[in-house]
Amino acid sequence: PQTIYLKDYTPPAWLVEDVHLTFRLAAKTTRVISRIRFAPNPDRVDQTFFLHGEDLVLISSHIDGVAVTPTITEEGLSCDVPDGPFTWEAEVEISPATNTALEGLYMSSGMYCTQCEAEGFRKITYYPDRPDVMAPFTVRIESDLPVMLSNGNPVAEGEGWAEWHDPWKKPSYLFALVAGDLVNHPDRFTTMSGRDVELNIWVRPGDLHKCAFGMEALKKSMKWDEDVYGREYDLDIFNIVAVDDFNMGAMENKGLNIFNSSAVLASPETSTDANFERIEAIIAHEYFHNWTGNRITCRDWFQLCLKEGLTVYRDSQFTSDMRSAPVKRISDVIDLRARQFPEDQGPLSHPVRPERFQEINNFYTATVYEKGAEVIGMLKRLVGDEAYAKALDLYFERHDGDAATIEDWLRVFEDATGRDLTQFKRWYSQSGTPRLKVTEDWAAADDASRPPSRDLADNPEAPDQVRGGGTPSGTYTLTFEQHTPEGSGQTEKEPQVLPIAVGLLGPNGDEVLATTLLEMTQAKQSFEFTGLSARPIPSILREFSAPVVLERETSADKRAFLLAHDTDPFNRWEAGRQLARDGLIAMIRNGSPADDRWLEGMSRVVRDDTADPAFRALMLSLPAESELAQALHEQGTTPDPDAIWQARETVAQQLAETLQDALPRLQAEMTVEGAYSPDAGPAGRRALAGKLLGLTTRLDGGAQAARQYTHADNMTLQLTALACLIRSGRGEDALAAFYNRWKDDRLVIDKWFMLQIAEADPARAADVAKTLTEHPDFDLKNPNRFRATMGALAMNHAGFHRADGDGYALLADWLIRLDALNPQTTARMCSVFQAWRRYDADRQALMRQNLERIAAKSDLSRDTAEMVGRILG
Ligand code: B3K
Ligand code: ZN
Repeated sequence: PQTIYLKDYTPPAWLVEDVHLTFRLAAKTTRVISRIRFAPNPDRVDQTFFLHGEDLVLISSHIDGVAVTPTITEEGLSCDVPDGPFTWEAEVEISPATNTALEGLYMSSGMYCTQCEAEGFRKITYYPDRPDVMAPFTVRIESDLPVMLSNGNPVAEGEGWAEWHDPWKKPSYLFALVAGDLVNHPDRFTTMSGRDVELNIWVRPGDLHKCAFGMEALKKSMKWDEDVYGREYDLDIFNIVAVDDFNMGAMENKGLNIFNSSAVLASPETSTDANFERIEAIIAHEYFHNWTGNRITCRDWFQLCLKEGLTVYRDSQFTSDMRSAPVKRISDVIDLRARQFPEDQGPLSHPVRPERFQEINNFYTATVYEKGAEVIGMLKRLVGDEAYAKALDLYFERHDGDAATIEDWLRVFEDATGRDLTQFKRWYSQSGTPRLKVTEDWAAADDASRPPSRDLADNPEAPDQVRGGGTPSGTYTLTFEQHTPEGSGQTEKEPQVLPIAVGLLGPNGDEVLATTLLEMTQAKQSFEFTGLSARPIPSILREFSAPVVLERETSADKRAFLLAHDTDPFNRWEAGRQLARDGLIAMIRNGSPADDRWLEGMSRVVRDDTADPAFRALMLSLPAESELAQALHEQGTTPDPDAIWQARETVAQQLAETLQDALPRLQAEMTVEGAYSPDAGPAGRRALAGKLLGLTTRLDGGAQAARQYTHADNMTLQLTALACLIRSGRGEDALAAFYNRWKDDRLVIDKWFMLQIAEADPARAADVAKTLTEHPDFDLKNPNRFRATMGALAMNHAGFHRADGDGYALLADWLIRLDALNPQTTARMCSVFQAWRRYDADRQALMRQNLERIAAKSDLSRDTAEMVGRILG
């Protein structure tokens, strides 16, 4: 397969001035008639006329009305064309009903829908399917279905047809079409300049009661983008459609967002608090793309983080504003460490802006999205809020209508702030997670052995003075060393710009230095703090101000101190997390007992009724098994999945016993009365109550969980109770009852599949998963169901890594089967093998065998071949 390189970019030879498409919809024989006005690109470097096209049957083609016979390959067609502007017309036939890849035009539960990003439009018709070719589209749909939608505004309709026009020029990946027997949940929004916009969420008739929350989230997003970024919506209508079969969460097609049903449909009876929060964030994310992605798009797919990193950053700001900022930050860091760190520290590592790919769909990664968002967070922290706002205004002003690059993005910041971002740009080009080592030094006021700092002024190694003190006082120095391990073919990594937010606490727990930003630019750099009367305890990397691994030798006592006193909620949580992690690791490595300081700290935190319950719930969560495996590996110990599982069980049991007396009262306090609301307040109380129920279940064998299961009037309470029952080995009856109650609701049955595998005893997880693949409701073609089953198996760390290799084999069997139908979902799921080299020789051999078995499959897709190839290295 061919590798595409960023350095090979050339501008398109031909630009598109205008597109007209007619769709005659038929399940296996849809006709697509295109009329495209081409003009030479003044910036072109060659004249080649090439149109992408895959799996198309060309019926006819004309240039300026004259029939032509193009040269057709598997990738597209080329043709002799006039020197100047001309009109291309073509008719092709495609088969949506047999399109199981869910890319291009396909069918889902009887409706027609599309997914074009990144390169799916070429499965619809011949076209220059690259994001730097932008054009206005007019679309005519012909079918006997009642609802026919496309991008832009509706312009005309009649019996059996509808016509849409999108005045905003856009790349083909933002094209969308939907047709089906759909009903809508309507609403309206008045924009900041007073324009009235029609809003709709379109669903299958049975789902109409699940739209209200998504609609509220949409209106909040529209308002927020006006208030915070000054961005107004730009069409008369905004449509969202829910689709059951979808490869990812959702898609930001201009004016016609298409959503995986799981990312938009919600009701208290069928959705958990976590579902509601995720839906709110995804609706916001796709809506925000209207400016960051659609109005300003990407020049080429290497620039993907330009729209994705920024839009993730924007949606995280939105969630922080709508809910709790500290809780959102902690959750984002948990997610970053669980998904992005392993990616960046393993064989799939790549820069935020990759420089090569075979299949671009394999690069919609945690690195591009989540690390991409972290990079923007750092930029904002470095330049400050005001300068950030100024730079963003300039970005929208300068690049509206452009297909832009990371260079354009950084230039805007340079021009708005006068800052040189040459070094900062390494965040986009260097892969890997920087490791940041910190050491401290304290010189008391009368310490004569230390030269006064002014003598160091001319020394380039001299520490930066952070705070000048007047009276004789002690000096505290933090010395940082950064180092990024080699990876993704990059051996020498240069120092990156690290914004390090630091605060200092005095021995009595008072803050003696409020959060201060240190700007590290060198490989090794010291920062001095003067004017201190006693040696402080530092709180480093507050709010997780840079996506690095902080290496700090410190005592459990200091961590316990920060857990008790830090004013930064993130670092307070982090101190607890590190105590828990260190304790677990000591237990795994040397059989040490659980750390009393952690248990005491947790006792205090959980009772602290001044703290947000959602925050307390996060505090009580133990590091994931995979996080511990990674940590052990970094410390030179081969992780043993069973020992990791056992240690977590032991520690959780001890926590339950430590909190035993407080549990009933705390649970009573967290009870939410009245009608269900998915707001952050009640959701946080349910989250803490859920953690407490988990602990109680360890003490009462599931008696309380059984009662909660019976009385639950919302899915959050019901599912929490069910998870506890499964874990305590008492899940059988409840699982049967749950299935009977919800068998007609696909999204709830996904939960049923997922939970019994994810919560299974590790010794049984692979067997449970195997049995479920034989269930009549297991559907290989539905990505949600496949992920609910196979994704859950991979999430059950010790179960997936069962020593006999049955977990690996089961997953590989199904990936081999799925690859023939849906390469994108298959390739994505292959990443669960990415950390294979971390484990013992036997497990490594088993994983390698299974990866090689996948690689050896005949007709393996380009997507999966690239992933397996990179993982095997
Ligand atoms: N832009 C889409 C993702 C498309 C994935 C293509 N494999 C959704 C999003 O990021 O908003
Ligand atoms: Zn996105």
